[in-house]
Amino acid sequence: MKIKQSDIAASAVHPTQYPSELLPQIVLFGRSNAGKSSLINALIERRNLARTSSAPGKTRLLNFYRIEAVATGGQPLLFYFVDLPGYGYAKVSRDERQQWLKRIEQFLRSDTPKLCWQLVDIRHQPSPEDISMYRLLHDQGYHVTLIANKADKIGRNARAKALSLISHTLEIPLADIVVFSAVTKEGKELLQGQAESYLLHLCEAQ
Ligand SMILES: Nc1nc2c(ncn2[C@@H]2O[C@H](COP(=O)(O)OP(=O)(O)OP(=O)(O)O)[C@@H](O)[C@H]2O)c(=O)[nH]1
Ligand SMILES: [Mg+2]
Repeated sequence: MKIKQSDIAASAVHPTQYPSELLPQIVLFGRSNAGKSSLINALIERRNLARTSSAPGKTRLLNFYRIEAVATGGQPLLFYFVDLPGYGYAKVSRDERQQWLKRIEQFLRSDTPKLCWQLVDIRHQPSPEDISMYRLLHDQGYHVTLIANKADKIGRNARAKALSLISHTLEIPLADIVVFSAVTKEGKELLQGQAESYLLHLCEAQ
């Protein structure tokens, strides 16, 4: 897939603020600082369309990026990347946490097809929050792709062990985990391919 155009379409809190144009969505889930915004930028080849920061908690709103792309076979593809605020950010009150969950559940109820990409840092065992997020999505019938991010930060030898820990903790097959790095761009083509197949499949189903 080749990206032709990418723009911010909406920064929303409430469903009334979601973009009015209904398009399929590729949605990024993950802890604060896992690299959700960086992954979007890497895939659309824009340095900082999705705002990133080394301080966790950068993305506080639901950001919709409208993407115009072309499939390898030439078909036009139109969709949103949705950058969600991260969870697991320590400096957040109980009330804010509840609000966050309410917003995410509200968002998941919105009536547009969604492909879910959940990011974890390859160097760490998935947290209880990662596990609940994964289960919530899974139980709601979404196909979730687990992305082990920041692969540039780990040596070849440690990688196999780290992936096996992630696979074991989340109870998902090792082969289903996509290894990614926004720095080396490892995994980029695989994710673009997955996005493309998902979007083309939706077109065929219509
Ligand atoms: N080395 C390395 N650093 C990364 C990678 N991806 C993201 N980062 C860095 O990790 C930090 C957090 O990245 P963001 O993309 O802002 O993370 P986020 O998940 O959007 O965070 P929130 O908006 O707080 O939820 C930034 O300093 C990025 O430069 C990666 O693949 N490799
Ligand atoms: Mg972010």
